[in-house]
Amino acid sequence: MKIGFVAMSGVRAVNPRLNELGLTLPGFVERNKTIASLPSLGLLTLAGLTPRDVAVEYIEFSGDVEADLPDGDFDLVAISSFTARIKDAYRLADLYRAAGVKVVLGGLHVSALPHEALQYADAIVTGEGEPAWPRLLADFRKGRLQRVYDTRDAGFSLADAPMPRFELLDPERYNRLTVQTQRGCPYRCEFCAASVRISKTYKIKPVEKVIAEIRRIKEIWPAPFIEFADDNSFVNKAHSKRLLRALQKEHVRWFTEADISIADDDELLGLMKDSGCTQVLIGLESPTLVGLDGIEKKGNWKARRLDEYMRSIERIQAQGITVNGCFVLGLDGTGSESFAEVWRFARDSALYEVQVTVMTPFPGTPLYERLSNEGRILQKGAWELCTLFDVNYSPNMMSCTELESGFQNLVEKLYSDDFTQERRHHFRQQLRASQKWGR
Ligand code: B12
Repeated sequence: MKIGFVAMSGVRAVNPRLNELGLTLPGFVERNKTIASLPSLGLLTLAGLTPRDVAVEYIEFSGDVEADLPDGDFDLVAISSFTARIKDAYRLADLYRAAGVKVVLGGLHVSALPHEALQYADAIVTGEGEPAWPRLLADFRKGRLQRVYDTRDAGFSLADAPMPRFELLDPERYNRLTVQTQRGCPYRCEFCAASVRISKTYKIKPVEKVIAEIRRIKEIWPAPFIEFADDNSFVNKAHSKRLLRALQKEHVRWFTEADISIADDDELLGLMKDSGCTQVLIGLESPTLVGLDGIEKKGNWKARRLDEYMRSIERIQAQGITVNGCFVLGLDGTGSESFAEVWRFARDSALYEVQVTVMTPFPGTPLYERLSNEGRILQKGAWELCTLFDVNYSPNMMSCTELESGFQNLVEKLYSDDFTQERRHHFRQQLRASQKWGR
């Protein structure tokens, strides 16, 4: 028996002007190069749960679905795709099924729209993959594959997480690899389409398991760069400190996504630096109250943090850890003034890296639900527009064209060589000053 694990990769914006910019602007090109090669940790994890008598192959598919169907003599193919490439995933599934190969689909989009996905698969998994996979394989072997494996109430614990099969990857292809240290998030941002949508609770992977994964990676890549595939690392500060102390001994450099509250804890920041953290990505979302108000649904947490944004960034960057500040353009309540506001904030805060995206109603999110009820989704089912750069809804304080052109101008300004150098110079100046004053 042979299973093909197929990850859909290679998304580009649909808007041609943005694609052109993406290929030319220095700041953009740099970030795109670093992340372009990340593999699908979800599929490597499922491969880790597959009995060793089953032959497995991991394939990243960025090509044209009609032109080159990956061939591997598979009995079963497991396809993973985010929303932006889901239609290609469906086409691929059709082709495999036409060739007599059984197809399983799973992941965030499939969990959001199971009825849609079922039309293209022999079986689907909704929710986290781990609790379903062994049962699904056993059913397949018996010729009794079920249509739906729903794990959303399975109460899966990351203490039972398998070792992902990193050895399936071609060592030449990757410059960084992902490890998941926690899953979910305690906050509920309206637009969030990450694993908070499939994992009801915030869960932590035991420190020993994380370290074991890093050691396994080091057997293949002696000096790896690690990206934590977490929604929000360090929510549990006590656990995080234990993890970071253990990480110190591993001598790796790493990157993660966290929230701004890490700036409140000097000990945590010190441990992050000493354990090899080079950059932390933080969803700042908007530099204004009108933009942030109501984004986080439990306690308006993000809006309440706004006043401390500048100081918090300074405190993190004073450790020599760069901040990649992410902003969403087109948030409700924000109009054409928001482009200049983001630009000004990026300039004044000395953010080393800035990421801007367009508000994106991913299926399965409260944002999608709300915009759909308000009749504001422009093209229903146009999932290929869920790239984070294409606009597929009517903003409430500007026109669609204003959002598109304002976004393009902002991208040009933010990622220009001059502005990138200016921000980095500002960062280095601040770092020298903080080192001098022992902050
Ligand atoms: C690492 C990462 C990447 C990497 C690697 C992607 C990959 N192939 O896995 C890179 C940098 C390449 C990437 C690219 C993009 N990403 Co990204 N990425 C992430 C990140 C940070 C972590 C994902 C991860 O590894 N999770 C850990 C694994 C274990 O979880 P998982 O993949 O969900 O898999 C589990 C289940 O879903 C399920 N499962 C998944 N697939 C399958 C398949 C089968 C058959 C089964 C049974 C089960 C199953 O089982 C797994 C174990 O439980 C998340 C944000 C986050 N913090 O979660 C965003 C995120 C997943 N990305 C996102 C987006 C939008 C993109 C891009 C479109 C951005 C862009 N414009 O380029 C592209 C699209 C890539 C593509 N080709 O489709 C969105 C997805 C939203 C959505 N619903 O579509 C997220 C949630 C971030 C966000 N902005 O909200 N991304």
